[in-house]
Amino acid sequence: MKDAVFGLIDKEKTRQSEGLELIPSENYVSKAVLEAMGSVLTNKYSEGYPSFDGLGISDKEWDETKIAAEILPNYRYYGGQDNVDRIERLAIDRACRLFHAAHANVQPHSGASANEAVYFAWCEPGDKILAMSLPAGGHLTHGAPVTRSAHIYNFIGYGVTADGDIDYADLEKKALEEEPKLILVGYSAFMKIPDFARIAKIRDKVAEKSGHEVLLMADMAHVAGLIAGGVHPNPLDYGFNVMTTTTHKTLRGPRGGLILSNGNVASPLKKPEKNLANIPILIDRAVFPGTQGGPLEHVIAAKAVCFGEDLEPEFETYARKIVENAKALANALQENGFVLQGGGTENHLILIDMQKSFGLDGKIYEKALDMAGLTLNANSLPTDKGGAFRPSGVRLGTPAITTRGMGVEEMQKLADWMKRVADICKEAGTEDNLKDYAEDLTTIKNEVRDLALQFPVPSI
Ligand code: DSN
Repeated sequence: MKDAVFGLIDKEKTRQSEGLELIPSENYVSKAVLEAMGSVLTNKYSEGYPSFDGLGISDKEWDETKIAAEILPNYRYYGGQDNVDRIERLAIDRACRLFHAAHANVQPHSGASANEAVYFAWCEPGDKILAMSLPAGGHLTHGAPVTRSAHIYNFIGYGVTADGDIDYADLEKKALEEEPKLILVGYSAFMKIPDFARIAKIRDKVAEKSGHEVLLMADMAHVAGLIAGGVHPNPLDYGFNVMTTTTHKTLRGPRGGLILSNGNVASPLKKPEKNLANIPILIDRAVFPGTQGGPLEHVIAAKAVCFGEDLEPEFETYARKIVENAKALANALQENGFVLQGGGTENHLILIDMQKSFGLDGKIYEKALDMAGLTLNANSLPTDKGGAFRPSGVRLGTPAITTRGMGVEEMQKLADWMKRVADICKEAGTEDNLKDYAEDLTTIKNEVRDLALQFPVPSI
């Protein structure tokens, strides 16, 4: 008899097909990515790394056929590596090409593991790290007190301005006062395009004042696909040393992490001097054996397939459409009375102030939308008094619906459904009362399903 798990997977397929995914950090992978991830590579151990000789696109002509055919010296702790070495090497080289980086570590299991490894590679316990604070839109792993990193390193938070941009004056003041070892730009609820050149100049000032090197790191998990598609600047082109990302958001790959860096690329077996030039080697040592054991080669294979897809010209069109759709959705929502944090969006992400819009909190709206087949998440706003469990905002984005092929016309329909659901919430007043409006919400859910089925999920 088939395991009960498969029945639940079938139900999840239906949920994904018939509903619309608006969580800005989710997406739908291709059949090829799914196939690589569900492959026999899950059976294989391969601690260590494939060859480091000649890695880096700067000093080597790109040639995938050669990589696939080469006999690679490796730095592994298990036999039987012929195939996984080539796969991991393809993933590394494609990632380097995609992001103009000298080196990529494709082994982090997640964005959190990627960030943890960078901190571990560069900082000593107690060192200062300057990052966007969580309430301002930063990520948990950027120093939220509940995390392990926050117990090891000394995080200092910078904020955002009333119009939703990075508070560069605050960032510069704190950077010069605190002289951190690492300055981090990254976020999970931020709608502007950072001024990477300005932040790089601040780093240079801190380095000059303090007399120590300052690592400039960007966590681009949310916008990595926009960077790969050429519709968002790449921090590595502005003097950033390191960029981390997840591979499953706008990049449209398997769930996982990735670290890109610039500097010397060499074998990680010998401990290098701790300086910025050696950051790629320090990162490799920090991932394995520093913070992880065996890499997930089936996921690395899926990352390689995803990076291959992202290098195709069609991905540029996809990235451009994500932003077009986000802007169209933001406009349509504003026309329907929604108040947006920062007044709109420059990327794929929209943050709605539900209190200011309709006197609602984010949770009741998230629940009602779920009942209507629309999935997003309640999210704190920079000025929120409600805390993480009663936030006043909701966060949504367009990567997944754009993958389904939706365009500007469908964004108007979405904004109209979202207004009808907000009106229901106002009438209902509490989450408990929503059950009395189940019929109205089901009517919307059926309309959502009719549209959703016209735009099939690629891997289902
Ligand atoms: N949890 C992710 C998000 O939804 O933004 C960030 O890691």
